[in-house]
Amino acid sequence: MAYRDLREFLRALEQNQELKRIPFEVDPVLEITEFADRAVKQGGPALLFERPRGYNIPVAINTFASMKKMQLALEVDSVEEVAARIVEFLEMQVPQGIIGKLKMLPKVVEVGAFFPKVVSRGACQEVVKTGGFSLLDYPVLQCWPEDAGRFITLPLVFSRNPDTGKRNCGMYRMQVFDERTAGMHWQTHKQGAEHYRRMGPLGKRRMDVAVAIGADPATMYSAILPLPPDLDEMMIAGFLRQTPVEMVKCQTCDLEVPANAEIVLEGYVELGELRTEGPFGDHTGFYSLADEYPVFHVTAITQRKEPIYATTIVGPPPMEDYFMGKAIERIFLPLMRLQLPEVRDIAMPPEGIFHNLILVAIRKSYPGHARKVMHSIWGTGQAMFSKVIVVVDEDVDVQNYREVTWKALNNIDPQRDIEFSMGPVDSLDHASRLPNYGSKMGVDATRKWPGEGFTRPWPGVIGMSEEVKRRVDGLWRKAGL
Ligand SMILES: Cc1cc2nc3c(=O)[nH]c(=O)nc-3n(C[C@H](O)[C@H](O)[C@H](O)COP(=O)(O)O)c2cc1C
Ligand SMILES: [Mn+2]
Repeated sequence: MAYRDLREFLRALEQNQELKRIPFEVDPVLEITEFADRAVKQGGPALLFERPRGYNIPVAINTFASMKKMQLALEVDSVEEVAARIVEFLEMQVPQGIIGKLKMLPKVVEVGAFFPKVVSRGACQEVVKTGGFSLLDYPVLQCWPEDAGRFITLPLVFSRNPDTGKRNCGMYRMQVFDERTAGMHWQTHKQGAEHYRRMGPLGKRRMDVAVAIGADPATMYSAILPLPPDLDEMMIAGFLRQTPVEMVKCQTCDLEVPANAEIVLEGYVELGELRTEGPFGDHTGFYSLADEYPVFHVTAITQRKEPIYATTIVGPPPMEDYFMGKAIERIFLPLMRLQLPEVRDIAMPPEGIFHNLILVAIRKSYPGHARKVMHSIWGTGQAMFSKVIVVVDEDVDVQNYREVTWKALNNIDPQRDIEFSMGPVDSLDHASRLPNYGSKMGVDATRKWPGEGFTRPWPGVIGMSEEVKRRVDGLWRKAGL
């Protein structure tokens, strides 16, 4: 059964000893960060701060901060189950004969059941404040000492493509500027930024934006998924939770938000109105520099009577977002394999902060195959940000970073096997020659073929025979080792 809302998820976490309530005062300025950072690094529970200093709204953090919590969030025993469900759908073919069609019916019904439903009432509008509201009334964290201020870190930002009218939901942090304005940190490659730009040619100046904070976990999680433009995250959330997301119309803008949200900020952005946002202690583990981003104006705040404020922190890895990213890696593998069936597995080690290091194992079939895979990844959605791609043969377990390091370093002739390419890079990359533009490196660490100009024999990996291993098992015990 899908979680109805954030609280139901928090209860599930608590029942699984994955949530700890903190009943005493803790300051949302820096102190909550220190708690959350220590908890995630110890593999500890999610935290519910019941008394954030200065506020009567509890703060939930680290609710996705381990694979176990990701599994609870997505209601699976392993996130691979989500991948398996995707594969099942992708493999669904038009069946033969009437019996086949009948068998297919439940699946078709299931697909239809994912679409979001507009409902007339939602808990997120138990309280509607169209005047006298303030962003400063919420326990928004200052995460790190050199942050420019307080940042809303887990917002679901809704906007509509001005060209197509299609909805988007992305997670873009928001710096609170004052009672009624905040920064809108959608980076240039993201859908919110694209919607914003598209107003120009259409002669529009203003775009409605609504922000939901705290919802059922599948809905929250859908906001970070690297989906193609114009694919509604709320539909994918419906697929993840296997129940449609219920949406309610906003009070002061032309958008819908998840009815079960805890807090909703309604408002708009204006083309050309930018303001300095940041610095912010970011998920790279470094402070991202201050930059110009659009200003979000709040026209109303709606909320539950007693809302819970959901948030996260990012910083030196691993943090909560590493686990959210790891689940993306697992869930998107089958989709990647539609385009690149030769890919056996991929891994993004935490220190690579998602796209700085992608390890890819392929079944190599022809000369230059590894390079083809690199270019394909650089040409795919947000995988375009991949800074270093290491391609290995399929016998290498890319989840085993030590094995990858050992085999890849032995297999390369650096000058021959490294491919440099130029293109878009993540906005958070502080090392690139220009903001948003720089180089990427692919390392072809596969075994080289004669067809690639390598004519010496390629040595095999050392391993003991099974027979000797078994013999020594006995002798080992005999030796008292
Ligand atoms: C905790 C967290 C914070 C994030 N903050 C931002 C952000 O401030 N700006 C941004 O562009 N992307 C941010 N992202 C990544 C986007 O949510 C992600 O790229 C998403 O796929 C964007 O959706 P879109 O393709 O619909 O634009 C964040 C992700 C997480 C998990
Ligand atoms: Mn999107």
